Amino acid sequence: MRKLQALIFDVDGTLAETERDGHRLAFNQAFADFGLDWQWDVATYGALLAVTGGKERMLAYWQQRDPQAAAKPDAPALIAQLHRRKTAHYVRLVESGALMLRPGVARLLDEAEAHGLKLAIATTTTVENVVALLEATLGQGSAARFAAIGAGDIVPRKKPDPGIYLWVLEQLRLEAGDCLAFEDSRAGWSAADGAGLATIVTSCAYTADESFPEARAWLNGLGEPQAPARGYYRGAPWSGMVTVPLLETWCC
Ligand code: XBP
Ligand code: MG
Repeated sequence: MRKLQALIFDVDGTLAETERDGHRLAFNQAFADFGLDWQWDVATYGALLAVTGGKERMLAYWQQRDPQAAAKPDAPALIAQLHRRKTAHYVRLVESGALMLRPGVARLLDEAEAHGLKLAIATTTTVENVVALLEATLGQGSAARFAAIGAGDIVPRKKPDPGIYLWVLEQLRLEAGDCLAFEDSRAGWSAADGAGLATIVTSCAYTADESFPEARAWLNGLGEPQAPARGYYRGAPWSGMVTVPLLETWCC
């Protein structure tokens, strides 16, 4: 029988609610710095999340607003500059302590290590953002707790492409059947599923209205002793706290 060996986590929306009051604000600050009249309100940003990756998201928005300007040869260079500025704003925001991990995340990470499981990250966001978030929430040096951090442009195509998960599995030298993925979005679920991983979807603020009946489990969070999570395991209603012994039975 197969044994669970690693947990692979998405970051944005899964480890922390980073989008509305993190990435969105950082994009808007970068737009203002560059004198652009682009400002993404909460609803606009929610729609734009369908495009994964900050550079790709800005380009898609620009193409909607002004297709001719967005097609000019210097457009990718401006997007890259904007994105560097956005990343600097985001990292500063995270370092100020503005974002917290979702309930149950720190507990499950500790428990997984205590059970000898490997931890890994598979995310669309930029690696600086991941390290800043881990260090701000779990303490200095905490990025080293993760055996593999797959992030941003390390693969040519972003989620829903499975490439980032396949890259992480290769780094871990594990097969998909030895691992579980944690995601919060349709693009993320598709990426993990495409790599052959069973996936626990913990819906976030922006995906609370979406349904994931195909996921191994689809929950509203990981749960804590005083605040159990609710949702479905293999389509059947479930409530409780996500623990490593439970995941061992959910994995294989
Ligand atoms: C996260 C994203 C990212 C962030 C922005 O998706 O889509 O684009 O919003 O990050 P997932 P960058 O949670 O599925 O990984 O600006 O650094 O690209
Ligand atoms: Mg996500």
